[in-house]
Amino acid sequence: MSPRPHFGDPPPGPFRRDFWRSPLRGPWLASLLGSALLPLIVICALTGFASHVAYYPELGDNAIVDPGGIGFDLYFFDWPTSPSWLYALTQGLHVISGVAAIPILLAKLWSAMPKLFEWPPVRSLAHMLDRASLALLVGGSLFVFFTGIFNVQNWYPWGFSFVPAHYYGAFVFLAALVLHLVIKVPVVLRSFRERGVIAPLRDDLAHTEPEPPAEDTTAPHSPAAPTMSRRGLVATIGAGSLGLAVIAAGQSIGGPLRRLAILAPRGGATGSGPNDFAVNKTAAAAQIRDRWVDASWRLTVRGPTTIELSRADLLAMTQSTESLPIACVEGWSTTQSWTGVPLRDLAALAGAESEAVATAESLQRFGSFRAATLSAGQVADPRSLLALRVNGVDLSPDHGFPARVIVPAAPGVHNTKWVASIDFTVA
Ligand SMILES: Nc1nc2c(c(=O)[nH]1)N[C@H]1C(S)=C(S)[C@@H](COP(=O)(O)O)O[C@H]1N2
Ligand SMILES: [Mo]
Repeated sequence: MSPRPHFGDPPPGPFRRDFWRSPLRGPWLASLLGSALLPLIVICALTGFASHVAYYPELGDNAIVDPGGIGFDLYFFDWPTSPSWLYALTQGLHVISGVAAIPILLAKLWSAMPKLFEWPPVRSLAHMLDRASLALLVGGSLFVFFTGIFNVQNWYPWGFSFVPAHYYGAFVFLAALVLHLVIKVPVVLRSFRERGVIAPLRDDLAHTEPEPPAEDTTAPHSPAAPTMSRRGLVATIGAGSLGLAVIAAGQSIGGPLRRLAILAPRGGATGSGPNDFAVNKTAAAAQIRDRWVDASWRLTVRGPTTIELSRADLLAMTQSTESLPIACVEGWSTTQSWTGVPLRDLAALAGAESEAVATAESLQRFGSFRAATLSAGQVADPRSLLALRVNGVDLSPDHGFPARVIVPAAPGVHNTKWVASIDFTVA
């Protein structure tokens, strides 16, 4: 079968329609993969924006872009402190749905590959806009999904800051996606009407026929013989997606399932005895010196009055014990029993009003996450602690000895370890 020449002669190779020979490619496959991808993207996007809200980027040290930068923050509500596992849930879903989407996304890109090589490259203004939006869709999707995966791997092979790049990248991707949906929903509906939603999955290899080639579809003009049925392909992609979802869920759910989290470098517990739970950054990695955390350590609490408290002073105050999770942006979480002084008691001690926000600063001198700001609602919640002990023993150095912040439903990154000072101010 020789290709019918159209719109001038394309150069040899992928620009020719007969280069793309998979008999499985076509509108039905693209429709099915797109339909499988969409709910995962919706979950991932909603939980991603929820995470943005949870970061309280309008508060002091939590800013994700420089004040005066290209700030574009979406706020619908103040992040609550209840239920305490809220961020563990939303961020677990974010990472699980994002990871599970990747095999489907790659298959979708494979199914659309001939579109990258359309000839002539630009046919009309509408065609040019269509292709430009596709470039943003493909580039945007690869960007957000792979920066996300790299972040979970703690691998930053780039020169930009992850959070703003991932956040703004999501806008580009989602805007291009909305446009794509507007254009493609009719195609999907037509394809499902003509071929059925799952009917093509019933065909075994011997009955696997290519979709009819139309001018501007990805169905092959000169199909090769199938080497795999559609259900074989869909089952392979589905198994890849499900397998990754289970692995990601392993670190989100924790317990014995954490052992499954082979792709999560911080999923494995480090520590011993009651301190045996996930460590984000060890005291050694944060370059915390032993002499900073010995008996000479003092907590500085600033408000209308400034006070200094030793660990013994803090332990002499009324202690609260709360079972609260640490829920990291990377998707893992771990719930432990923390004991310490409610932050609002410290605020009261410094004479701060009940509406005060708090900035906790670490002894840590280098690297990220040295300080975080907590909202008035978080400070006021009686379960928000400056924790001194965990699971009945002193905090280990890796978990923030002499003292760390722990706030219900907050992203893990705001639970500052090795606290040096807390400032209470009225926002
Ligand atoms: N000073 C300081 N505090 C910190 C961090 C840090 O790097 N430095 N990491 C934060 C992050 S990202 C998380 S998820 C939690 C992890 O606490 P853990 O190591 O006790 O599990 O601590 C937070 N507190
Ligand atoms: Mo984290």
